[in-house]
Amino acid sequence: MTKRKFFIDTDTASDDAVALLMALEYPDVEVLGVSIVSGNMPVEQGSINARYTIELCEKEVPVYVGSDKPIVKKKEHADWFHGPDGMGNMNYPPPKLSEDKSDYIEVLKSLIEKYPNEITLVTLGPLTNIGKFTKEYPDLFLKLKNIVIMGGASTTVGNVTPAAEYNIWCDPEAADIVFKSNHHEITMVGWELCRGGANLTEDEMDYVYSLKTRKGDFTIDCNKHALDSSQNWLGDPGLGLPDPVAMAVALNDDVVLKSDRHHVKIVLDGPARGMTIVDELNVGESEPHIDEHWSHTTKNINVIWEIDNNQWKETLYKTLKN
Ligand SMILES: [Ca+2]
Repeated sequence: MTKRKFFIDTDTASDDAVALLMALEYPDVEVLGVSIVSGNMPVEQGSINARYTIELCEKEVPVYVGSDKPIVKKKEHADWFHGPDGMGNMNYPPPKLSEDKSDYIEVLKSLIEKYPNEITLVTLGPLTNIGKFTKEYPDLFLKLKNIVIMGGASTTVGNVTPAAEYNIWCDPEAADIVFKSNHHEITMVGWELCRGGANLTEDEMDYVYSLKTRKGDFTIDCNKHALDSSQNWLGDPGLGLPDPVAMAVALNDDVVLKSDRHHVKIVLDGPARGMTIVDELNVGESEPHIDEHWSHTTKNINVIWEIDNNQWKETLYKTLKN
């Protein structure tokens, strides 16, 4: 079986870990490498969490440590959401798998040269690493098969400011580089898709435990702190898993119910800094003379409007059964 090739960029906390696990366990997918970015966690802890997850899956995927801070902004971590170690304070043992000290930019360059138009890039954290890569090798970036981004909010429900979702807000300048890259296959999985019915309910978490697998237990255990934050801070019904939802979109086309291409702009200053403005009615095309900021815009992003929550959850369960 020819496997689809994935490269994953992550600020590995608990929901990233589950997303990684899904890609590592998906039958027709090969993960070529994992790069770590500053975001939820400092890169040192993100690397530990990613390597622990890879070991749990009994795989040997290289982990490269990337940018330890955003391009312009100062760093802001999210240990208040995921717990100090990002993994629900489960005291997992240190991984034996060591980091690969190669420069992730040169590694990704070589991989794209080796497999042009074959690699799916999934980003689960701020876009610092990928923004830097795109700036350095803009033509090679276009030779990725597609890019699936967990980030932004197409309906402006911010989770870190009223306007902005955390991953984009952390490094808006990097997101701006990626969104303006002219790659035609960039998909934005907005944070709002991961709420409500996309949450794992108490019954669904019990179902995952009932599988009686290490991976199932790990999925719920390491997200205990995130569950508490999800319910008590966000007021959501269950456990929100944004990165796994984005990974499910990347893994399984049946997860997406409604999507369309639109121009998406990243706000770089003011109170809406980090906001993803989606031109839902494509007024930039139909009314190009009205506002200079929106004239001659292109539909640069594939925006997901609706997912099939059963399909996303089945995509997750499928990877936890062994
Ligand atoms: Ca993440």
